[in-house]
Amino acid sequence: MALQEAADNLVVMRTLLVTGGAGFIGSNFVRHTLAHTDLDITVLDKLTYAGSRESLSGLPAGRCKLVVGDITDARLVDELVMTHDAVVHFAAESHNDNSLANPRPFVETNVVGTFTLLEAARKHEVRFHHISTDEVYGDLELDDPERFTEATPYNPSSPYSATKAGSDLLVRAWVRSFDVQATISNCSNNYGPFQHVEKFIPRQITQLMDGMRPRIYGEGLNVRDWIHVDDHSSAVLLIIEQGVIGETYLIGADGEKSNREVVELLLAEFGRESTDVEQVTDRAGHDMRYGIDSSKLRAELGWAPRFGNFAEGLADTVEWYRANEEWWRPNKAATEAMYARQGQWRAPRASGGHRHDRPTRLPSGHRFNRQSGGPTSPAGRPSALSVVSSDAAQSLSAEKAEDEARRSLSSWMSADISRNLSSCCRAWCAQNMSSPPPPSVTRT
Ligand code: NAD
Ligand code: TDX
Repeated sequence: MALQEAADNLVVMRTLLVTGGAGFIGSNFVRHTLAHTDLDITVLDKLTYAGSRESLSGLPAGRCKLVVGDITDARLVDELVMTHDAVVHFAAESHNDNSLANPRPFVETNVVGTFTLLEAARKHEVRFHHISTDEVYGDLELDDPERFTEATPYNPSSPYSATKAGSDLLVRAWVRSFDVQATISNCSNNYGPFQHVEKFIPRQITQLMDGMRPRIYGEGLNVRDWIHVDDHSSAVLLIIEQGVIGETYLIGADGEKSNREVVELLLAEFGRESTDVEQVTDRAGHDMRYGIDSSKLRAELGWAPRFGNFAEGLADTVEWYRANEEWWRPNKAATEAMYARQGQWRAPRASGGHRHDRPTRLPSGHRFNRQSGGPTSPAGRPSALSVVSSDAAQSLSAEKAEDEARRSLSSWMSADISRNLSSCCRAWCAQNMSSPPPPSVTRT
């Protein structure tokens, strides 16, 4: 690539607009960039359930500011894009399970939001980098010798990955039709600090911290290609600085592991038996395996991951969640309640779970709510109870499910959150119920 082109990029860039910078990868990218460059950053983030100011705490106010707003707000986006040298676009609805329960926000943010940003980048001729995922390529068989490359045809499976694929195609079209100065990166599964407890690794770490079992979808044979979030950040920064306009780069660190293997590493970290897992309902349309071939990025831009050892990176991540309970605790009970509402329950062990299973036994007074896909309490509110499997021999007893929900809520309550109690209550209620909180949520 033209070295002059790379140098020109470096010369003109002083300020970055980072969308979704209060989320998991965005906030790690902001920290990484402030530490490794002299760029100033504006974060544009809607602060959905997945974003938080706390993820940006401790950063120099003179170099990093947060604008709370929506990437589909064309006027706001236009003003912000106009006054920055480059846009790094992380903002997205990012969780597959949520996209199965309610795809609409995925279409709005991932497709319409990206369109809105592209139009502003086009109008003001601002450099644009689009963050995407390996999920746009669909999935691989476990024994397939091939991995995804930049030439792999798109074949998304879930509403989430379909909207990410759609946003990638918009970027490609805006490059070709309107000469927008854009690059795209498609990365594999990230792990590290500040990841929401809805996602696989933080969910299992926090289950274990609460003395409960990790929850594996089906048999846990699905493979993900793990990369430390800081390695994702270094790759994105390099692409912004040196990437060739119009090109796509795959980012991956050769970290393929089955979910079962990841959980076994975590169980060992907590001194628990390797079999101490809970198999729960499998995800509908669950992709079997992702695997990234990142040779183009390595050969053309000279990138290499720094976190070569997954077990060590995972142990560091466990340490981070142990040391930062106040960051994740307020979301834990609501997340587990959300999974219960979405119809997640313990799967029959022999089959590894089946998405068409329906609960047949609920605690007295609770019934299955077809609309929410989960149980409701006698008062009609969404219940924190896990639903009960049709396989009586393997099902959770009502008492156990209730006990688990109570333990989750009570450890959430007993954490050091008294200062934030009312806002936690409001957040929990906003996400979980249409009516006021039950008396048990009020601290006495
Ligand atoms: P996340 O859910 O943790 O963060 C998303 C952020 O976007 C949140 O701060 C949220 O408030 C914000 N946001 C959502 N809708 C918005 C809107 N309409 N306007 C403004 N802000 C909005 O997600 P993440 O895991 O950090 O993923 C970031 C990006 O990386 C996404 O584009 C995702 O597709 C991509 N990606 C993620 C992974 C992964 O393993 N997590 C892997 C590859 C690619
Ligand atoms: O409790 C769980 N148990 C479980 O077995 C959860 C939450 C997940 N899983 C499985 C499903 C997947 O096989 O673990 C694997 C990883 O699940 P997620 O953390 O939900 O990630 P995934 O669906 O692979 O998507 C992630 O990587 C690609 C991100 O959420 C996406 O934003 C990114 O694009």
